[in-house]
Amino acid sequence: MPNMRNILVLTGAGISAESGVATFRGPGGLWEGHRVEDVCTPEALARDPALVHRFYDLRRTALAGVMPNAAHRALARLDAAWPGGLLIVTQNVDDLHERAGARRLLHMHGELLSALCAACGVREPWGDALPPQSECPNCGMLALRPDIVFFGEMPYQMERIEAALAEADLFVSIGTSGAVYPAAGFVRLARHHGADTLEMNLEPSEGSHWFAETRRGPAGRLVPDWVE
Ligand code: BJW
Repeated sequence: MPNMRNILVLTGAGISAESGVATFRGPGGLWEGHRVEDVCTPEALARDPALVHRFYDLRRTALAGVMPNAAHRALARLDAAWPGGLLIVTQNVDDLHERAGARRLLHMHGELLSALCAACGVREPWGDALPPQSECPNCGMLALRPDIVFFGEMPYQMERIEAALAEADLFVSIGTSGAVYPAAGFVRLARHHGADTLEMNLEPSEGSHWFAETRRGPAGRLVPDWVE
């Protein structure tokens, strides 16, 4: 990677697929036959909180049975070794990047292992002490919900991400369909600021044509090949 200083890596559900975590769209996608766009909303949480909590409880439990794969490990090695700027922005709510050892990481769509108080906005580790029926440890309200960015809500750390996109020499997208904004627009923003762009995905995404280079295949093979 000659002359590259600052790298921004965006990851999506495809990077965790080989660990056994289901993706959202396509065959075998999540939500028991529901389209994620129909149920992953604040309105769905208000209408049927039991369904939404059950879904996230199951996902949280399933997380204990999965492990980081070769792609997560390769990005963690890059993180440890890369002397320039690096930011891994994941849309995933699993903790497989951090379990693989990634440090320069942020979760733009929230985290399964975190709770958000809808009343005061505090974020707390989910833990056994924080089922949905518990009071918020900060404000005492019964308003804890999964710390997940639903459709119509603002993803986390957008200012920091946009600053990193403006500084990036290379933007790399791994395992995302490019169906969900604002993440789907990052490639255009990075290009606008002069970054080189690389997509690694099993199949063409909705934004493939925006990338200078595209590599097709499983992340567990492509990402280690790219990092080494
Ligand atoms: C492999 C592989 C292997 C498989 N190796 N690859 C009209 C136009 C534009 C925007 C909008 C619009 N109407 C509404 C909007 C906004 C909306 C949106 O984008 N809607 C679209 C449906 C159009 N977005 C929002 O509401 C967002 N907020 C927002 O916009 O706020 C306003 C704002 C304004 C200005 C600036 C900033 C913000 C919030 C979006 C929240 C998304 N939340 C979810 C749920 C998270 C929790 C959970 O896990 O339950 O996030 S939805 C779901 O989709 C999840 C994912 O992070 C996200 C993206 O999915 P991802 O990761 O791409 O997965 P898949 O399944 O789609 O794709 C997997 C890919 O991997 C595939 O391509 C496979 O081929 C590939 N693959 N195996 C490599 N082994």
